[in-house]
Amino acid sequence: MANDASAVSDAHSQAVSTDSLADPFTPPADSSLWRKNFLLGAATASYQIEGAVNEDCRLPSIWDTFSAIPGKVLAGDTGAVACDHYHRWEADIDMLASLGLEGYRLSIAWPRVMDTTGAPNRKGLDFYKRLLNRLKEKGITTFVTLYHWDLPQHLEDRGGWLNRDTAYRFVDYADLMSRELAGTVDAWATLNEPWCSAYLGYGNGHHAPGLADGRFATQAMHHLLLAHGLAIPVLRANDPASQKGIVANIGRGTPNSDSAADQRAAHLFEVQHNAWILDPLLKGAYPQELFELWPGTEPLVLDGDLQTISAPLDFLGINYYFRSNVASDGAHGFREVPLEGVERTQMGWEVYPDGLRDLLTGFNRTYRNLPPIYITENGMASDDKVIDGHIDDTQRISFLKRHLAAVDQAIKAGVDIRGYFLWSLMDNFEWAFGYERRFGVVHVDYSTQKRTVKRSAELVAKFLKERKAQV
Ligand code: GCO
Repeated sequence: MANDASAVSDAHSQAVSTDSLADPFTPPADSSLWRKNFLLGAATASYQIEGAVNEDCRLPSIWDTFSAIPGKVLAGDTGAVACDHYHRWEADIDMLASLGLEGYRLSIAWPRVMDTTGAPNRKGLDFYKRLLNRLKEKGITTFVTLYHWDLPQHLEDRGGWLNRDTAYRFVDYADLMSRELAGTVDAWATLNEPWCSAYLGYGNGHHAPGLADGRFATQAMHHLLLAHGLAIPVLRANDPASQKGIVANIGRGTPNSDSAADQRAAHLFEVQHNAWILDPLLKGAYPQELFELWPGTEPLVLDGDLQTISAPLDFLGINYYFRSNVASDGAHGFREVPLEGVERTQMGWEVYPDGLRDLLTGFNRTYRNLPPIYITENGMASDDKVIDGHIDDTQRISFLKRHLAAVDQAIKAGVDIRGYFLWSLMDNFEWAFGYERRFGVVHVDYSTQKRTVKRSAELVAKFLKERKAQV
């Protein structure tokens, strides 16, 4: 990868004008990002953008229930209207295409496409068929996530991810979707960020369904991963031409000092953030250190489960946002020690592009069978304001440039990375933080639903145009 990347960039360096090199986003001439087959796209998720929660027989999801509970979501926001994408999807796709973005990562709302008996809901299915067909007409590569956290509430009422049966219901859902949508999906991801579903949803209660017990977290994780592993062969059988994978959010832990105890703490941070998911997927075993960190939380695992979970993947989606600086903590193994004087985003997350590079090169060493990687989310929130019709999101522009440089460094160090999706195409419902945190490269005015392209999106579009024009 690194070799052919440099061949392309050499040829390219003569073609790049000095003007483009001077802008605050465009990657340098020797960047692998100039390769035309490096997919550059944007991502969204169903509950965060669609709205229309009561339309066309959609069932309630755990996020409808959770966001209706006072105090769970900032300012009492819910996804009831969100970006109204369910009605504005055509214009939104036109916008995506007009920016020259080559890939679109979206998710399907499970409660929209099946009733409580598991029978298909045609109206919901038709929405995704129209959407995907239009994306294909526009020549956009489609990455579809089956589960981006909006579990049907009726399944939660029967135990949700604590109930092994939910994994089998997920397979029914994956089966239906891949039969109905085969041919319009380039890549299927079973789950988005199982760490968040399991840990935030069942371990500390910050996300839906809001349960808080360490044993719940590990059991929910096991059933999530089982659902993934059981679905992969079904997706392969129904839609052989597409790629199949999963999306994990990964965390970088760095030690607060050189002491052995703090280094161990940083290691344990990454065990619970990364190895908890990647080891069963890629090594067929949970990391034993996880249960030293969280004693007594071993999940119930049946014979053959780990073999199912470690079915080969065509790609691994990686979502990366920030690092955590940690020190040793006798009781829990590690505790976070926020650093002073570092650059942070509106979420309070530290801007730390090296973490992305270091994690990717580390995984490449740890997992011999590491599949090709797509960065399926990376981006930041800022308090963007429209001034005279424009949004100059300078911090985001610099953030994206630096993270794309980190991706380039990882590629040059030998990691097979094939694409990058900005989080997010447009401002949307940021889970427990509601609408206050704006992650989009397109601004959304929630009172009018007007979309305004931010400066960051203009610069990405400019780069893509130049890349396309190169010989
Ligand atoms: C997530 C999701 C996105 C978020 C994004 C910013 O991982 O949390 O995939 O839905 O909006 O990560 O927090």
